[in-house]
Amino acid sequence: MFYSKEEFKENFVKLLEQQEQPASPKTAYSILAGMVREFVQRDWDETTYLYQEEQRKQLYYFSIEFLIGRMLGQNLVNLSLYEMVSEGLDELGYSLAELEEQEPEPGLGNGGLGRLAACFMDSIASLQMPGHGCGIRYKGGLFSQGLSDGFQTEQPTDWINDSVGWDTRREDLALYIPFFGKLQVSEEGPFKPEHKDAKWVKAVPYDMPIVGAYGNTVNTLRLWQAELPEQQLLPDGDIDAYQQQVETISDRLYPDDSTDEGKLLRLKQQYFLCSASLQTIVKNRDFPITVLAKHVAIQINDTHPALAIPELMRILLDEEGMPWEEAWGITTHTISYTNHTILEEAMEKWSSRMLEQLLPRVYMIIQEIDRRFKEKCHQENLEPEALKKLAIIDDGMVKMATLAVVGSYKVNGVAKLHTDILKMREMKELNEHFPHKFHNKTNGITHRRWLMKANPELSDLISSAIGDEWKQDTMKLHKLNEFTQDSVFLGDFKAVKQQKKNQLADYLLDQQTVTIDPESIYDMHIKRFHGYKRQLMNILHIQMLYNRIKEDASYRPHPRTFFFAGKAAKSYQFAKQVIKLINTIAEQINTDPVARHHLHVVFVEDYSVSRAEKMFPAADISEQISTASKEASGTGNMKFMMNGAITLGTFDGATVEIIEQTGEDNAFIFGLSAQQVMQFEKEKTYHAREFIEKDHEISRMVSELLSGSLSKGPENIDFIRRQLIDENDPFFVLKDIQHYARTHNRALAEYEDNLAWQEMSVVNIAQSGIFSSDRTIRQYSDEVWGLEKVHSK
Ligand code: CRA
Repeated sequence: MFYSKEEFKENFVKLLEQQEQPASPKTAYSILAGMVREFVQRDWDETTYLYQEEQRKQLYYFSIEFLIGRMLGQNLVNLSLYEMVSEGLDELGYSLAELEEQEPEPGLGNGGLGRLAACFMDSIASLQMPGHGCGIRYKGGLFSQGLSDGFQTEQPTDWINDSVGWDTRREDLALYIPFFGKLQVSEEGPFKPEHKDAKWVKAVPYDMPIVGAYGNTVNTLRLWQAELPEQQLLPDGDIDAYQQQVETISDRLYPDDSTDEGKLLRLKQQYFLCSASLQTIVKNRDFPITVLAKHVAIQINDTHPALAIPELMRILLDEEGMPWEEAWGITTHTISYTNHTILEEAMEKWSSRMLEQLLPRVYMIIQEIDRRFKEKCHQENLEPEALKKLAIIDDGMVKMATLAVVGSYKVNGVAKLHTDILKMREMKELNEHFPHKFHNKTNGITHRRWLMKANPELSDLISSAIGDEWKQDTMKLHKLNEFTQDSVFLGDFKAVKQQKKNQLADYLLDQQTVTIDPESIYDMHIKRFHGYKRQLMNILHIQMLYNRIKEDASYRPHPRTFFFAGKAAKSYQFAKQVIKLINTIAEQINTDPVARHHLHVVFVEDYSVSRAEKMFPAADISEQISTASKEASGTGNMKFMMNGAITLGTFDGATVEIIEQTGEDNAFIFGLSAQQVMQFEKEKTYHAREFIEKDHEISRMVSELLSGSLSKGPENIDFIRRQLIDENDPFFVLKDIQHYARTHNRALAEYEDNLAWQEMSVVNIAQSGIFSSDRTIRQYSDEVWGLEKVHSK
């Protein structure tokens, strides 16, 4: 333990001396991480003890992804030790920032959903609430991305091997999960199915401390690893082959599910997570099972852990011997569900046949849930179409979202607009059947990582103006509204922004050898690549700007750097072609003797939490340009706002609420509304061709695109062509692009007026407090989970 800088230095040096000299940054990192790990152990033990002692209600957040990011720096921030350690290391000739870079990054998530789970963990612990994460310890997280000739390349990652264990193996808590096999039901006596000839998998938990700020709460993120079970549970035959089969369950995040093999593996992962987590909760409880819902809340993060519903039923029925009604009452008072998307392709459906083979008892229970629910619905005299929508099992498929709604006591969307669309369209029939189940919980982000940790310079500036109460209550950021006319403060803000822009330029020069003009406007579009997120519209607009510069000698706009960052799913050809298109257009523009003084396109490779931490603080403009109605919430939009970037976007997801906070004068909004998009979709009255034919600028740009000259060959854009032309531009790129262009011009003009721009930035920061995940978690706790703050010392 260390409570002063001197003590820290002494301990650090002692440990250092036990190593080979000179110690590498990696070794120094390991030593420091070990010290921090030890520092939190006592609070972790105490928190665990307190929870048992006080018998408080516990939340378990089930999620197939936790995109936690690097831990060292964040733990130091939350422990209020960052500055002390940083100074101490400086004095010893080390740089904390450099040591932080040594930490391998666990990429245990794809994007927003996984990062949300991580922000929630941070908020729950910082609010001193008893809540824990349950996930999977994938050996390989999301692939790391490279570029080769402008194409995305994917390399597997292996964070565990290089990692200083933040997590601890808990062999004592290992469990066993059965797959496959047959059910045997004896004719006599009570109905008690037995699972025969199952293939067993051992589940071993690894516990990670989640260190809360401002207190001594340390919660647990429990990640399960799949292993070969002991001798007596092994099947006959080739053990090596079996071991390999077993270990693939926690081998990789999101295996490619375009093949049946991939699907089966994904389903195994989901059950593995649910069964292991539920078995532990039930086994280690110290209250009667009949009052489970009083002591435990389980939140399922999207439908991936929806098997928790039939699995909890199985445990209550088969292992606890409860009658159906009682078991159902407990289950539907314990589990609640968050929906994160209305995109058809992301709505999970599993084939009944596959489920039945892999999980015979669980499938039997799903059938019974479905049968009983259908019976209820039939009493309501509904139209056949409505009945079909309400079916859990339909056409040989199990609809996981329907199962999740039926088996939960609360269901929420992640932004107001998204929740409204769920209630009015996607889940209309379910909402009518369960009118009080649906509610909204707009997402949030932890300001401790995305402002305090990522942007200490801005944090200090804010505190110098309004004190530092905002760190505990982000609504206090409102006080910054008093500084929007204060030219000294605005000047200071500008200086901080410039500093962050310079830092990013230096970082990218070092990492990717690109030279960025820090005086240019930093315009950022950073998120996963997807049709609806419209990176295509952004790059096509850039091409239009380029054409204008070439054609019009008087058009010489203020220099802008357009940043793109994000990964495309391995099998998503369209998205991969957009990446290639961006990189070829970038090459053309960045080497053009005239255009390069006005436009610069940069693709930041291998976007990750730690890269994101360097990018958000440096942004001037936040691109949130999804086709309205498609982005459930977005959370990057909030990270930009909190760092003073101005949103240029559509009325979609939580951006609608961001604009509600800032007012339309402090953002740049354009494009079709969600209503309009949904109307076009319904009436099929949009014809992309008309835009190509009528608008000269679009027509030129599209013919360049289709000729293949922008992508070094037409074969590199065939999926883009298919979407834009054959599929009639389902994301309304050509419909919105001119309005988008005009809006960019407005932003550019506004940027010329320095003070006005900074004023807008400060309003954005001042109004961003509501998007702290602390607010979101308080709402979940008050309205869904019923947690109480635990008093710590
Ligand atoms: N892709 C939504 O698309 C949302 C996050 C977190 C997403 C985002 O708009 O901010 O969830 N949906 O709520 C999702 O993963 C399975 O659905 C996302 O990250």
